[in-house]
Amino acid sequence: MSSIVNHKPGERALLMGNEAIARGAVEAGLQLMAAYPGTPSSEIGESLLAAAPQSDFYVEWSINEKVAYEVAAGASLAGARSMVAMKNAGLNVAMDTFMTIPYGGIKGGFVVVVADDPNAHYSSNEQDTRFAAAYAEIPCFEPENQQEAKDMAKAAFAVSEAVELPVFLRSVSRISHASGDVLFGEPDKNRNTIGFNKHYKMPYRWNVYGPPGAVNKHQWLHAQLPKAQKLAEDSPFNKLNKPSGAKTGVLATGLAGAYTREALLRLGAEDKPAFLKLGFVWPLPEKLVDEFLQGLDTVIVVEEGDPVIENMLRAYAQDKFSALTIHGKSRNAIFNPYGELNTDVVAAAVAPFFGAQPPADPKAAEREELAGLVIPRSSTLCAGCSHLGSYAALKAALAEYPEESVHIINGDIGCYEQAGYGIFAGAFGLSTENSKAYAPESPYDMLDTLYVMGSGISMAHGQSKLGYANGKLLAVCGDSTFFHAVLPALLNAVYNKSDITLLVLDNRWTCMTGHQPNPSTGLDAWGQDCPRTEIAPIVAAMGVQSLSTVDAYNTASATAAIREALAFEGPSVVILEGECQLQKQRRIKKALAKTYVNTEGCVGCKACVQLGCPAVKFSPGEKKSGIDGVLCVDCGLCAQACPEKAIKMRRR
Ligand SMILES: Cc1ncc(C[n+]2csc(CCOP(=O)(O)OP(=O)(O)O)c2C)c(N)n1
Repeated sequence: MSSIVNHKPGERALLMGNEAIARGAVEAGLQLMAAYPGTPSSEIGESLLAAAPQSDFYVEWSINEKVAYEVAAGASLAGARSMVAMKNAGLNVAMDTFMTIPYGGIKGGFVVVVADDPNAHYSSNEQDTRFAAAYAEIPCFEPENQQEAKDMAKAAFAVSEAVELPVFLRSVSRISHASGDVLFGEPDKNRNTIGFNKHYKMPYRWNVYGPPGAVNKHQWLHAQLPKAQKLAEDSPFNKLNKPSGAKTGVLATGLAGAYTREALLRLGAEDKPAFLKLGFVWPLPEKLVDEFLQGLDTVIVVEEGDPVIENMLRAYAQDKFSALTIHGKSRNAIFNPYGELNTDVVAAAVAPFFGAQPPADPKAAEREELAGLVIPRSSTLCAGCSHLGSYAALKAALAEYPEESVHIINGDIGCYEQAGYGIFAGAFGLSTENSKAYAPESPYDMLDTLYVMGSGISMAHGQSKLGYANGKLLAVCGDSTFFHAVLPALLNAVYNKSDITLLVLDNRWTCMTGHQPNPSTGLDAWGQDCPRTEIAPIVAAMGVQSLSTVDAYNTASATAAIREALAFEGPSVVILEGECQLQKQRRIKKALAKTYVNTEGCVGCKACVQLGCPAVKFSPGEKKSGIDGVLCVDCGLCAQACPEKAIKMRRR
């Protein structure tokens, strides 16, 4: 990742949207940044961390998004220019504080970056968080490209200080993760003075309950909004181009602006419609919108996500422009209110309005050729991943129960969630039976429920309160997830006398989002040693009576520990330890693996294949297993899975 502080003002560089946002914050004189990793937002924190040693700002990975939000908000109340970044779902975690801080506003510029994920490339939903900006009544920016991502991040600090409110910067995956040409600006060398004044411009300014109370503070917030709207009216990120006589208008926001401009070019219609591109999208710049709507009979709204701006436009237009026909994603829909846009989709949808045929895709032949080369496949756990050992042990422990048992394994979010993807599962019979057992074929077929961080354990607890008698009730979580959201859920289960088993799959890192450290790692965000937080004493302190810590790579002892936990009446916890192999191998791997299959001993039973490790191969012709020496990490799990003891380790 290129360091965002190595370039001089006036230089250009190819930057990922997330790097561009980070650079914008640096140019604005950032003093503190806090984040919890989440794709597609994580590189904002990563690039600020990479730049931090040469800079004077503080950056941290917080325990979760609510904490990160509060860290940054607290710093802002003491005057610092602060930023918090998270993925779409992260905002749901931070929501309580997010909704309340605007009541007294902020002091130092405070920018809230949320990276949405239309098409759910990396997320469990496609939520459009621009709704949340309007819900919290704070200004909202939406960049069209990487240059705007940088410029808006910088401008957002200025707007925040001008209206004394947090400012929302909504990115999307294809801004955050795509790269574009960015012209660097001059970093602000001044730093806000740090200080604290309890009654700053308002009695009990930072105490939402303090006199004059929450309603008056809400009233104050409303008094700020006309100032924010004026800034939106004059913002360089909102641009109107209105050819004389145009009857059709296009309103496009953020990235959809780029798609629409290109689509109109392809259709040869670039000069035909009135074109309003909005980047400072909330509050709606009504004067500009009014100017745009004058004389139009049809408006097409193009936006990535939900019909957020479209519905605002409808609300605005209903009195003065009631004859206007508005097309978008709600009524007179020309776009789906799900999935994502691209230039082809926009061109096809708008072509009829300009008497044009949707243009042929100029890259169609290349796309087709490439599609033939790419083998469709799902993600898998890595070779030798400790989660494979944990799931092998869980499968073995559950196999000891009657076949008709319907155990419920409530999943959670992390690399281990792949145990719910069912990629190797055979044909499964759909059924309307009330309760039905489905035997897992592989580790990719084990989880029965899977939603959001921390949800699995409370779901298991809820199920345990029903006198559920068909099987065992379990939940799994990773170490980062344990600290993020499982702590209160586990305490709730203990306090309310649950009868569930929680498996904590502790691989020491927040792996799924790119190996960020967490309290289980023993390193801080800067890579410095810090005290490692042991999970077991925390669980014990909560009053869990059945608790064990085992090596995820020792299948027999891991199975025994899970067996014992399942038999225990009450909440039980098994911590399965095994460092992420990618991290470990980066430190130690020097040669090809030593593990091999003794083909004479192999009977072709595929028990090793069912472990689900990508390093274990099977030759259908020879009916023998084999080991990929490049991928294999010599973890020994497949040797334990082989009933014939045919998998061995070479001596060197
Ligand atoms: C609310 C929320 N924040 C962030 C994320 C992004 N995310 C996905 S998995 C994960 C944590 C993974 O770490 P861990 O629980 O340790 O499991 P591992 O991937 O290491 O197996 C995170 C932060 C998310 N899905 N939801």
